[in-house]
Order: sequence, then structure tokens, then C-alpha cells
Amino acid sequence: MSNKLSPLETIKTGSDGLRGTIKESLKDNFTGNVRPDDEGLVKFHGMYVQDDRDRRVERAAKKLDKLYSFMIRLRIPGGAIDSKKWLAIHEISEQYGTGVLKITTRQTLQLHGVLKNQLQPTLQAFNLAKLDSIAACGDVNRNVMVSAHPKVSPLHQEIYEYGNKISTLLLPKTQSYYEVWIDDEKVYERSKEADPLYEDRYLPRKFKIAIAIPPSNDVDVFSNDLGLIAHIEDNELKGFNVAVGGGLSATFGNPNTYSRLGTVLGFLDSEEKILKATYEVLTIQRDFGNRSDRKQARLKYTIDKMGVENFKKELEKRIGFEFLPAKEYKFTERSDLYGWQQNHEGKWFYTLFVENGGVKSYQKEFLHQVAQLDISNFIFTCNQNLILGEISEANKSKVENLIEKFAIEKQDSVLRKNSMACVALPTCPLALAEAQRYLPKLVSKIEPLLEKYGLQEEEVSIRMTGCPNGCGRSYVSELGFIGTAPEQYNFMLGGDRYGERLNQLYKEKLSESEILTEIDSLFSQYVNERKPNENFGDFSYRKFFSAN
Ligand code: SRM
Ligand code: SF4
Repeated sequence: MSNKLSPLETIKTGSDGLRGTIKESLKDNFTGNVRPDDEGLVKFHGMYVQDDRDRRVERAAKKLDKLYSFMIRLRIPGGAIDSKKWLAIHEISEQYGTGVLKITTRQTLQLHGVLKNQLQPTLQAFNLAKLDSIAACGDVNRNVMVSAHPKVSPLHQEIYEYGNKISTLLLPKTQSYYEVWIDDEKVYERSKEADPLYEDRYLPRKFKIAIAIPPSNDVDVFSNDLGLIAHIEDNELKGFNVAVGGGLSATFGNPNTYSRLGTVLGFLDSEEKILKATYEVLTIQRDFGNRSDRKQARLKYTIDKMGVENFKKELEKRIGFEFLPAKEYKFTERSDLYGWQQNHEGKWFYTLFVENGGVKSYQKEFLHQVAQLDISNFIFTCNQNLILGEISEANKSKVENLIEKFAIEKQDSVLRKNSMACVALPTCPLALAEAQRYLPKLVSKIEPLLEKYGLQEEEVSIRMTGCPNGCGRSYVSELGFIGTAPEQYNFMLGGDRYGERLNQLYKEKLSESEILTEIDSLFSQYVNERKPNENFGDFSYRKFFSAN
């Protein structure tokens, strides 16, 4: 294997704390893009250069440059913000973005279509609202996910705080975000930015952390580089099981790439130990991760190369204590708790279904009016939905009135409410096929098949991505679709319902009619051959992939 560093490695180390020439790029009026090296650096500041792929042909015919704009992703550990922040996001999206709010699969929000000359005002407006996009993308720790619904446990708040603490602990030390986007002319002192964690090379690749509170695995904890599973006994948080090496993406035609679920290393019983271990997992990845081949650079490959036991030994050496044996855990839920729920303190929570995270205009107006009342907080879920939370008994009817006014409650099927798709076209440069624009239509065609077999109440999970990167976590679903080319998908089967078993390739490169024929036949086999209480994922695993 070549030891030559990948080009981005040189860009990172030479970037002067992620500054590069971004300021110069912003002043260049000849293109809507930034300079090529800066394209890699702006990711660390939470944004991606994109162009509208629906308009590429038309613009090329007119010999016009691509219509560049930027996607900005916010850093919101645990996904919770207050009404004031929601109002700010609403205003900013109207003023600078396309107006569309997109809730992501990692519990945060993206704005698309921000033009280069609007980046600074947009980030300044976010900053005024105490929101930022630092490290939302790039080769650093990303948005930390925490089980979204406070109903899951009376200890939700305590566990949620871990998300905040970990996010802060792992932030890059460079102040370049403020220098480039916020304060503009102010120059920060580089000598005060020494970064013992990331040094000047950062990580070899993106890094993801999630915290699950059993019985819910809404965060898909095993899909993360580092997963923490809360262990509660006698209503007290006793610590966390620690899982490492999860990651979903694979690349077509590259057999050295694969999806992997995290491996549980053991249990840690104090906050100090958890924070230390988290930090040192990153330092191991920093020191041992592959910096030549970005396709081999995620922690999952580092661990498989080292071997799990060697990785654990190295980690124990760095943290100075040993893992305790893993505690038992059981996941029995992954979906969001739609509609009204009350927590142990009597506060009300309303979960709004936001299909594939794209907030529709009537939903946006509804949320705006709720935020104006300032009687709730807003929590993004890891399933791309939104919870209006912490509502007092006295204020509940105010939200109910708005729910009625905007006709928020729709008769969506169970399947639709368990569906998830990544962005894909038109903004994602890597998309091979549609996802969020197409899955709703496919679901409408699958619904009659469910009814045909009396399966409409089954909580089957269905997920689609426009390419094998797996942003909609299609590899951990019961019906998984991965785009291979326009209007063509690999059909994945055999995943379990709660994110503990990967699905596998069932049929390659199917058209819509082929997908529907397959599903018809699969549902028929399921109703005729299932064992008592066997759900669809377990049935299809047993039928097609297990030796039994
Ligand atoms: Fe992702 C790249 C969107 C969650 C694996 N992802 C992208 C980019 C930025 C395309 C690009 O590199 O230019 C997509 C931008 C599309 C757009 O127009 O907005 C993109 N990913 C998303 C989001 C918005 C999907 C969504 O519909 O919600 C999710 C944002 C999460 C967030 O808030 O941080 C998103 N991406 C994921 C997940 C799911 C997760 O983390 O739980 C995965 C699979 C898990 C994993 O990391 O293994 C995921 N995205 C990738 C990969 C493959 C990484 C790899 O290991 O090879 C890429 C490509 C890359 O990094 O080179 C990618
Ligand atoms: Fe884009 Fe592929 Fe991620 Fe979908 S899975 S958003 S198509 S990179």
C-alpha cells in the first residue's frame, strides 16, 4: 500500500489552522465557488460547495459556469434548541437560503443554496443566535447524537449533557471560524490555538459519536465510529457500554470497503472515564488511521487492521484504566414516538412527522407560530423528525390549536412514518439516483401491497440512499434501497428492526416495477411462512441469509 499522503492531508497541515485562502476566495467575484484547496477546508467550518444538478445541462448548453451555492450544516449536539433559536433559523433561511429547512439523519439542520457572498452574513446571523456550524463536517468529530425523546428515560437530561460535553471537548481549538466568518478583520493569535488533540493534521477522516438510551436505538448507535449505550439501574445512570468501529459506507467496485457495526469493548462507570476514553479513541485514530487512502481511513478500518483486542489494549494504555465487562442491554425500539407523549415531570412532547427531514412550507409556518409563543423547545430526531418539547399542561392547548389550524395531523401510513431517505438529487454531488424526492412515491406504491397482505400495521423500516455512502442509513433497515444509477436500486434485505444487524444484497440494479414485484412476493412469503412474532427483517434474514 502506498504511504503517499492523500492530497487533503497536505491541505490540512498547510492550512494555518483551517484558514487556507478562504478570505481571498470570498473576495473573488469571478466565480461562485471557492478555490480548490479551500473547498476541502470550508467543510471543517460546516459547509459544502454544491450546484443545482437539475440545472447543469441547461447551464452547460448556455456555456455558463455551474450555479454554485453552499450547504451549511449546524452543530447542535443532542439536536435541542429553544424557540428563540428556531425563530432565528426561520428568519435566516428566508433571508439567505432557499427557504427550505432540512433535518438531517444526525439530528441537526441544513440550509441549502446559500450563495458565496451570503456566507458571512448567514454565519454572523447564526452566531448572533448562539448557533454555529463549527466541525459539522470535515475530518473531525461531527454532531454528537443523543436519543431524542425525553420520554425514553427520566435521566434523559443528564445523558443529553454528555452529548454537549463531548462535543465541546472535541472541538478544534483553532479560532479561524470566528476570524474568517464572524469577525472578518480581527486576527486571532495562532500561538494560542495549540491543539493537542487534532494537532495540525486533524483526523484522517470524519468521526461520528452517538449516545443511545435503551430500549430506544433511535440514534443507530452501532453505525457510529464511537457509540455509547447508557446503563441505568435503580433510576441512576451507572455508566456506558462503549462500542467502536461502526460505519456504513461502501464503494461499488472496491471490495476493501464495507459497512461495519460497532464492537462493544466493555463498560465504563464514570463521567471522567467516559470523556477520557472518548478523547483517546480519537487520538488512536489520529495516530494510526490511514492517511494515504481516504477510502480506508475511517476508524472501522483502523480497528480491523489493528485487531479489536490490540485496539482495546492501546486504548487502555492511553487512558490508564481497564474496561469493565460489558453490561447487558436490549433495544426494542428505533422509531420516533409520534404525536403527544408526557414525561415523568408531566411535561408534554409532540413529535411531528417530517418526511425525509424536508420541512414542508405549511409545517414551517406552523413551527414559526409555535416558536413565537415561546412555550416549547425544538428537538431534532435522528429519524429526521422534530419534537416540540417541554410544553406545560397549561400551554398544551395552544399547540393543539395550531396543530388544528395548520391541519398538521395527516393519515400517514406506518410504513411512511418508518421511512428515511438521504438528500441525493438535486444537491448532492455524489448521488447516482434519487432518494428523498423518490422514496415517498415508492412508499405510496408499496402501501397497497401491505394492505393486500394485511400488513399495514407492521413497523417495517424502509430506507433509501442515492448512492452507497449510506447517509440515510439504508444498510440498517429491513427494506433497504441503494441507488446505483438513475431509477435503479440495489435491494437490501435481512437487516433487523432495531439497527443491530446489517442488511445484505438481495437483488441488484432493480427498476421500480421489479422492486414492486419482489416486494409483493416477499410479503406473500412472509405472511405464509413467518414464525409467531417474527418481524419482517428477521424473517427475511432467516429465509435468505442464515444457514438455518
Ligand atoms: Fe452523508 C457525504 C448528506 C449522514 C455517510 N453526506 C455526504 C454529502 C456531504 C456529499 C458530499 O460529500 O459532497 C451529502 C450532502 C448532501 C446534500 O446535498 O445535503 C451528505 N449525510 C448527509 C445527510 C444530510 C443526509 C440526510 O438526508 O440527512 C446527513 C447529514 C448528517 C449530519 O447532520 O451530520 C448524512 N452520511 C450520513 C450518514 C448517517 C449517519 O452518520 O448516521 C452516513 C453513514 C454513516 C457513516 O458515516 O458511515 C453518511 N456521507 C457519508 C459518506 C461516506 C463516508 C465514508 O465512510 O466513506 C459521504 C462521502 C464522504 O465522506 O466521502 C457522505
Ligand atoms: Fe449523497 Fe450518497 Fe449521501 Fe445520499 S447517500 S446524500 S446520494 S452521498
